[in-house]
Amino acid sequence: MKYYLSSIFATLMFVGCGGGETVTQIVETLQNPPIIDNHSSVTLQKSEPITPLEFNNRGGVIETCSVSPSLPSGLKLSNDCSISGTPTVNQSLKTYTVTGKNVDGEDSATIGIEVVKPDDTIVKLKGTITYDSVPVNVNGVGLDYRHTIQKSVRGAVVRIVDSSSQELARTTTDEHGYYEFNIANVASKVKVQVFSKLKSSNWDFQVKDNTNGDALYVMEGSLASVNKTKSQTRNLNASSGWSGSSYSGTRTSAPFAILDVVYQAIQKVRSADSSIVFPPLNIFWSKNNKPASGNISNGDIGTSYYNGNSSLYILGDENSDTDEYDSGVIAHEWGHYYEAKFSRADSIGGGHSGGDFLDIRLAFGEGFGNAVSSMLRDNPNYWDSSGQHQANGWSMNLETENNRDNPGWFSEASIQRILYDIYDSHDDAGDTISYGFKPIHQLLIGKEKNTPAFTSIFTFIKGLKDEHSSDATAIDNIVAQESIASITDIYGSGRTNRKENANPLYDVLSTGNDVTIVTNYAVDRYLSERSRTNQLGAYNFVKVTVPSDGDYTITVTQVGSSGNPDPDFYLYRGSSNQPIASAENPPALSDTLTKHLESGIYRMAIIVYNQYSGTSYSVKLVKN
Ligand SMILES: [Ca+2]
Ligand SMILES: [Ca+2]
Ligand SMILES: [Ca+2]
Ligand SMILES: [Ca+2]
Ligand SMILES: [Zn+2]
Repeated sequence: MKYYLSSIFATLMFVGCGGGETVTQIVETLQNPPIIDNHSSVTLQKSEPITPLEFNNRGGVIETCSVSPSLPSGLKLSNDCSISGTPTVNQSLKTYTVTGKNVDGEDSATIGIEVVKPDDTIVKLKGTITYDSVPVNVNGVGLDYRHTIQKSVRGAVVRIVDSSSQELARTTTDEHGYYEFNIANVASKVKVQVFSKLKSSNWDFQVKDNTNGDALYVMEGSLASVNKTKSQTRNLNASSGWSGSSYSGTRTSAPFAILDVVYQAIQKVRSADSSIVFPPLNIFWSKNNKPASGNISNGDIGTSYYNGNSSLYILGDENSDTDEYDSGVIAHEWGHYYEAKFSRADSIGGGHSGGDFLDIRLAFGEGFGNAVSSMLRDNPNYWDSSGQHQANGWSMNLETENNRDNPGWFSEASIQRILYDIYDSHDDAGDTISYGFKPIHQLLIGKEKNTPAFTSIFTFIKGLKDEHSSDATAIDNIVAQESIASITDIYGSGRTNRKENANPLYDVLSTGNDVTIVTNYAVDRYLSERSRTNQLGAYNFVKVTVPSDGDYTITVTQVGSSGNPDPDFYLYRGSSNQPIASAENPPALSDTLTKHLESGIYRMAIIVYNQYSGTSYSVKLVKN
């Protein structure tokens, strides 16, 4: 409403003394109509006297006031438009319009009024959600059911439903497993349900049953009446189902044990970036998930693993291998998801163990998986229980491990010890660095994700030294504990890609600069013996420099002509772990690809099948 002035004209009659003279004088006075602001909505308690509700008036004095429709019973309107009284009936939220007037004009404003029953019909339904957490035995081998403790179910979705399963409200548990609802007494009976789901605007992690139509797990309390008490407590504990010699009951706690590791992982990553958004992840766990190959919907998942996209699969096979209480295993697999989604996972997968000479990509991916597992949990212990009664298994400690079989840059065990020492604040041999998670996260999402080489301990340590140059000596000291010489570049200069018949770790290819690689015994040996192509030297790595934009042909050709070999190769660039081009043609002395390439640095991985060790191959880059 616009403020304005109007005038009134008063006529004053002056009666002169002693004469009949009459003077008429016109006097102008300034007045204005009311200008009333809308009032915010109010919720009033039935039978409670109210504090008078006043409208802000920026105009002239209100002289009379009216309201439409009529105010709830018990409330009255004064001449200045203030509302007072004691409401006597319930009233759902309704909008009222008051109109204030004076002789200059009028103005209207609105107020929403709701009248509710007194507070004692609002029920506070609250409680704490817990789950049975089964620890590992103190020697790290097997689960210790006798020391099962209840831990908080943190960050999980909780809801209440009525007797017909209609949802009345939902929330999430806090860091203590506590939830609270304030609900009107609309349903006489309700039950509390807890979903195997962590959800916020920044994440969505769910545990589902791949052997039951991918259903979410739900724990629920009994359907019980909501008394007209002010407060009602309903605590729920997810039972392990362990009877003392077997799982005789429902294994309700398993999905919540898994989610609690994820909760810790979320907190750790948020400590580095509080606004990070996590891509959704489904975690498939079932008591039917077995270490067998077959149909996943039957539970034949093989092992606990990350599928490279948006799913984890976790073992649950009693008396064989369960992983729900092996928190290091859960965190390791979650770490693969984290690496793939936020950094770059070049690992080619396959079987592996601590003393192996591994492909540098696999060694880094698995060493990282074990290291980040301990970082996320702030626990250098990792264990994997298995066997009859889950009483067997193995464990390792990233700090005290003294089994240093074949240490080196090709060893996942060496890499996990290096990465954890960089993170942890417990100084031990060679370790004086205590970075915590943030610098590691920043390196992973930056230099490591975008490195032109394959991700390995070389790219990680070179990036770390670049970002913390004053700590270069301290970083070298940690690396040296694993018999690795100072790392000064992302390609591992000065190292050879095998134990014998040495190639450099990377050859350097460009137009006019051909490369000769020599097949490695490891390919034949592991292909024939264990179907493993992930051993050090099975793949040969090449740094490729493309001098200018154009169409190029890359060929890999046997030098000589023996056997029925099958060279294949893959070309990569930038921050993707997927090749931009590949040559996978059937067995022949040669394989080739042609592609338009922009100038720049590429990386290539070459593998030769069906060929005994020590055979040479020529690699050429030709501009067409
Ligand atoms: Ca296990
Ligand atoms: Ca440390
Ligand atoms: Ca340490
Ligand atoms: Ca081929
Ligand atoms: Zn792994």
